[in-house]
This record gives sequence, structure tokens and C-alpha cells, in this order.
Amino acid sequence: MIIDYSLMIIETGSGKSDSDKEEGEHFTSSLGMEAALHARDQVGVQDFVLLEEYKSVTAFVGNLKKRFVENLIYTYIGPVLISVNPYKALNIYNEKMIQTYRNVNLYELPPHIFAIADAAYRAMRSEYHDQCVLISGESGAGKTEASKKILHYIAAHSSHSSEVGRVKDRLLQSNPVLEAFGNAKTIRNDNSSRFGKYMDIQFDFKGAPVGGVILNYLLEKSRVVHQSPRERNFHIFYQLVRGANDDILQALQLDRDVEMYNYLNQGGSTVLDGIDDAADWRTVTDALTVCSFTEEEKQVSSPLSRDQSMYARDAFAKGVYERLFMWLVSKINTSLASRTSKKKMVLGLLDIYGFEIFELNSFEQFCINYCNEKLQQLFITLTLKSEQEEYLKEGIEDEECLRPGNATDGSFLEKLSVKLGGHPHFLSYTTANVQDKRHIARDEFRLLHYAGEVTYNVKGFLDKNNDTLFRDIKEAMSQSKNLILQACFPESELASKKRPDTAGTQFRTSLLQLMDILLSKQPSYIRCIKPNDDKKPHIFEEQIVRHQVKYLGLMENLRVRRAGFAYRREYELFLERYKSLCPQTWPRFNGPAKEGVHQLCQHLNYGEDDYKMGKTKIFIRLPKVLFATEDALQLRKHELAASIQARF
Ligand code: AD9
Ligand code: MG
Repeated sequence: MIIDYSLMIIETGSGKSDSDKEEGEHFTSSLGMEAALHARDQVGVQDFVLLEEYKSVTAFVGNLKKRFVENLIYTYIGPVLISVNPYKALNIYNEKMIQTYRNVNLYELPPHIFAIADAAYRAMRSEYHDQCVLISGESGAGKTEASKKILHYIAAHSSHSSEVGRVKDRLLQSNPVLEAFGNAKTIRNDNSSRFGKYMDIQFDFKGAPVGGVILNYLLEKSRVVHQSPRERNFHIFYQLVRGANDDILQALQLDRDVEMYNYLNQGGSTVLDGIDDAADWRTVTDALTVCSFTEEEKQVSSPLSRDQSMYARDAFAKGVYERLFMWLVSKINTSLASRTSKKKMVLGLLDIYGFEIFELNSFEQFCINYCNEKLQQLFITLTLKSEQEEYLKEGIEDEECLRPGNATDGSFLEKLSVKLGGHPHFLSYTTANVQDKRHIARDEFRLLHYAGEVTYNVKGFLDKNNDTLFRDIKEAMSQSKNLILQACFPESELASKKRPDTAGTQFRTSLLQLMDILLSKQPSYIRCIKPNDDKKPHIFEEQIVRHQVKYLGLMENLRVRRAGFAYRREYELFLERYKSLCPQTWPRFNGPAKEGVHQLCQHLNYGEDDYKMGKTKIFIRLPKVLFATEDALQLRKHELAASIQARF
């Protein structure tokens, strides 16, 4: 008789007792992190804290690459998930995977975005603490895809009442609608988000989704009237022209030929590989139905009808589109609104436009990059804070780890607003020395962002910032017979004499509010990395990845994590895994897990400095101590196997 030792040893406490476990779970756990400690040299380390040369960027990038070529796109730095965009469909998001990751502790299975989603969801339910998942990375790195995977996981997760079903459908269907109106092809990303999005998913006390709220940030409306070479307008226009039936097009006086429209053809590339605009039109109109838009509300959406665009000025088209987008979001919010007034728990998802540098960078890039800068700053502050808080909470002190990494001084933009000139990260023609003057034009200024240097052209800055839509156009619109246009241009706005805030001020204010929202929640992080600039699978450009690893502050993140204790586990989990290594704890320890772990460490001759005992967890400073323990465990398994076999 052969006994499978993984049953005895690898079940590192998924929070379920043995009898709760379903068939196959033992197997999946045995593939997990703890077991993979053992297989660490084959596909790199799945948690960077176990990387031996943890100070070397080259080793870091090497580990990512090793895993990337094996289609292992996810790696942890402690609780932070690093995701490398595979640019191809991987079969790792199916129903079976969802089931696999459900209710399993983060470290028991290979790194996965579902593990992050599950951990956040369970923390929310067990601690009644609102959560947020912050997804960051440059344009095309995979943020939007990541946020959709999380939503998908959450929606698949919970109970099945009809009300919950309604909410889940609407949450999921809000995505294609907002993407159609708010995403576009840029040279960086074929499906680039041109607005920032924060979505709260609300849950009842049982953990079932009961509603949602979407906040949107600064839509890049200039795209409506102008697109750079190889870029497109918002997807919806191409979907409409290519997908709507003849009646709709006729009613809107539109022609089926995209190339006829100056607003649509400026980029010179209206067709996208792998995207069927006509099919997407049907997806979007179906989604609009789910989100309870009426037939009339569904499209009037085009500011492109020939009549209008003839007399329309660009400002008008931009203004109408922006307001339409806001109207759309508010409609979706109405349809997502929870029907219960009971107290709710919240899981927030932040998916903004990523850091971007184009040939010509204007006000939009300035705002987008500022937003990314703020988020980066938040990440650094919070990851440091949580590391310190955990040591405090566990009653552990360790001086070394309290020292912040040098990435904290990244937030220069804030200083910039106080004092623009004279700042070392700021350069303009007037502040430049004679030599530098040759490299910067009079209408440009240059900022050294955390993610790289960007030269902005101020042409149009003021207009875009002032963002004034002429009063007579507003008046005309508020008189419109079209109910949606009326709603977009309320008369009350005309009555107000007050000068509205500039776009920049509004954006800044809304970002500060966002930071407050995020700070009130318990954060999880997903750091997305783009492996190449060609949007292609199988290509891992080390230089490109290296640059991102550096500016995302991942080395500092790892350093902080490693400066203190690389590995930490709840006593119960640690004891369960390694109990076979010590006669006092094997086959079981009848006492508090902490005491068992203490005995185990004594028996294994852990040095005094190698580890610390916190209130609920053991902290191990160096991975090599853990590796030695793990090797001992593997040896022990073989011994046990041999002795059992001998007995039978
Ligand atoms: V931007 O800042 O909005 O311009 P994102 O959001 O970071 O950017 P996005 O999620 O849109 O990037 O990803 C870009 C493309 O990469 C997607 O359209 C997919 O084709 C591809 N991608 C990203 N993540 C995955 C993935 N997990 N699996 C497969 C992916 N493909
Ligand atoms: Mg995006």
C-alpha cells in the first residue's frame, strides 16, 4: 500500500478541516507555494522574497523572465502581485481555476490574480473592513484586463438570489459599455482607457454583491475631434458606423463608410487586428439593455450626425461627448444602485489610464501622468506603513526594516505646484542653461516623472484647462428637444454666474478625494508590467521590463520586505506544515500552536537572530533558513514513505 504523503504534510491549512476538503484539493495544495519552495530552481521563485540575490535588478528581471517563458505571468513580492502582460489568451481564468482559488490562503497556491481577489474578499467578510485593489502600471501593461478578471472572480463567487444575479449582470455589463465610449486605440494600446475609473462593489453582510458605484475621472475628450497618426477615435463610433442597422444609420443621417468621416479617419488606421467593430456593437447594445437603457436612450449618442457636425465646432463636439459620457456613467450608477438601505461592505477597484509618453504630450498626458504619480506615492507610503504596522501589531521590533527606501521622494509634482521653477526635475527654456536650451523649445517644459522624462507642449494647455463651452451653445443645448441633451446641459448651470473650476483644478480635487477614499480602505496591490512595446506575445524585452521594475519601486518594495523578515506565517499553518520534523510536535501537538512552533524551532536549532515570534505569526529573517527547513521536510517525507512501505 502506498500512502500519498502530500495528504499528510502539504495540507497547510486552507482554513478547512480535513473532512471539509473535497477531492482534488489535496492535490492542488500540494502544487502550492510551500511545496514550490522545494521546486524553486525550476521556474524561478514565485515570491521574490525568496530570491537569493534580492538586491540585484538583473536577478529580479531574470526571475520574471524565467517565469514568463513558462507562461507564469504572476509573481509575488509578499502580498503584492506582479503581473506581466502575456499578450495572448492563457487558460488560467476558467471556472475550474475560480474554484481552485476559492477560500484558499494566498501562499498555498501559485500566485494568481484570483488569489488577490479572494484574499481581499475574505478579509472584507471576516474583518468587516472595506477593501480596495489598486492596479497600476503603464499604458498597455494589463490594468483593465486585471480589473475585469477581479470583477469576474467576485461575480462568480457569491450566492445566487435573483437580486444578486441582477446586480452581477449589471456590474459585468457596465464594462463593455464604458469601454466602448471611453476606450480607444492608441499607439501604446489597442484598447487604451481614456478615462480613469474607480468602481465600488457593495456587498451585504453575507458577502453577496448588492450594488455598485462608479466614479470616472477626466475623459480625454480631445480625441473626439483629433487623433494622432495610427490612433483612433473612441471605439463606439466605429461600432456604430459598422454595426448599427440601416434604419439607425439613416435616422442619424450617417453613412456606413468610416473613411468618409474626418473625425474618424485622421489616424489613418480605422481597422484593428482581432477586433470586430460590428460584433462589438451588438455586445454593447445588449449590455445597454442589461443596464436598463431604453431604446430611445441607446443611441442618440452620436454627436456625429451630418447636420450637427456641419455647423458644429470642435468645442461643441467635445463638450457634448464629455457630458454624454458623464450621463452614461450616471445612468449606469442608477442601474447599479443598491435596493437595500442596510449597511454595506465595499470592495473598490481602481483602474486608471497608465503612465504614457507620446511624441507630442499635452494637457491630457500631464493630467494622466500626474494621476499615476499620485498613485505611486500612495503605494510607497502604504506598503511601508503596512510593513511597519504588521511588526507593531505582532509586537516585533526590527530597526532595519523601519528605514524607508529612497523611492519615497518621488512625489515631485506636488512640490512643483508650490514652486515650479528651480526644481531639479523641472526644465523649461527659460530655466535651462545655454546647453540645454538647444534641446527644449520655447513652448515646452520637461518633467522628470517617477517613470521617465516627459516633454510637454503647452500649446492648447490653457484652452484645455479653461474648458469653456460657449454660453450660447449651452443655451441651445438646454433647449434641445432631445431629452438626453437636455439632461446633459441643465438650465440650472446657465443660471449660475460662478466661473467653473478649471479642468486641472477639478481633476486635482477629484484625485485628492480619490486618495481619501483609498486611504480609508485596506489596500491590495497589482503591479502590471509590459514585456515589450510591440503588443506581441512571447517577447520579453529585458531593458523595457528593467525600466519598469525600477520606476515602479519594486526593488525598494522587495528591499523593505527583505530588510526585516522575508517570510512570515500564522503559527497554525507553520506547525501544520513542518510538524513532522520534531518529535514533540509529531504526529500532533496538543497545545497552543505558538508553543508547538517554539519547540519546533528549538529542535531545528534556529539561531536567535534567525526568527522572531510575533503574537500570531512566526517571522523568519532569511530565506536560507526556510529552505533548509524545507529540504529537511522533503527528506523526512522520503524517510516516512520508506518506513511505511517497509511495514506493509
Ligand atoms: V491603458 O493605461 O488603459 O492604455 P492597460 O489598461 O494597462 O492600458 P489593458 O488591460 O488594456 O492595458 O491591456 C492591453 C492588452 O494586453 C489587452 O487588450 C490584451 O490584449 C492584453 N492583455 C493584458 N492582460 C492580459 C492577460 N492577463 N491575458 C491576456 C492580456 N492578454
Ligand atoms: Mg486600461
